[in-house]
Amino acid sequence: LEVVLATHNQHKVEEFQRILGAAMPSITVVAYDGPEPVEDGVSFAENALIKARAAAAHTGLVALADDSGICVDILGGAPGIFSARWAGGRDSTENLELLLAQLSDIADPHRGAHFTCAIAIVAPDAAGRSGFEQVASGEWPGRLASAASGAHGFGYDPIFVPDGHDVSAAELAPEVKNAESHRARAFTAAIPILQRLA
Ligand code: ITT
Repeated sequence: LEVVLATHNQHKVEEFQRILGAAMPSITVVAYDGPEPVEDGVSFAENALIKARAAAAHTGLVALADDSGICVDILGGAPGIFSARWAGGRDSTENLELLLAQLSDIADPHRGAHFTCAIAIVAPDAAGRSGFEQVASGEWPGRLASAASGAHGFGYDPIFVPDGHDVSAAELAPEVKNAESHRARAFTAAIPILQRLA
């Protein structure tokens, strides 16, 4: 099965390849370099579908898209779908520093957070329209650290301490993150769907 990965985020591409390569060696992943649609959905699932539909229509291939982000309990789930641009731009250091500043007065028991990942799978029909659509989701529970640490991963990993660890996601070996993360959990649900399309 050849699938196109509808993301421009190179970190996601790497994690996808490691997770998918181990679980489904028969899959060939091609990068997407077509137009980026406007992500104006109100949920992770809607935005993932918007990205996957655009890539499926542009390439005629089965398309996968990932919409993900960090949801902080005491902020009512924010940044959520706005994670990539929380401080206004795509600079992940500025984004995580703003989030740390917003939580600066909040003591440890109230710093709960989770990552969410929605993976949309869209297969075009013979006419090039979306013939098949499914969304698989996963969450990774944890809490926000009080300072950034670690150099692996990307985005908010340096300030997220997953449940069951006392170091940040950016301090975990990539194999550990890729076995436990929201993206790994979403793939656990996505792989049987992909296997049916193969
Ligand atoms: P594409 O839309 O091209 O896939 P993007 O980075 O804009 O790339 P999103 O809109 O889904 O993707 O935003 C996801 C943001 O959430 C991402 O930029 C990170 O800031 C954060 N994020 C998602 N998964 C993460 C992870 O595994 N570790 C750390 N931060 C993550």
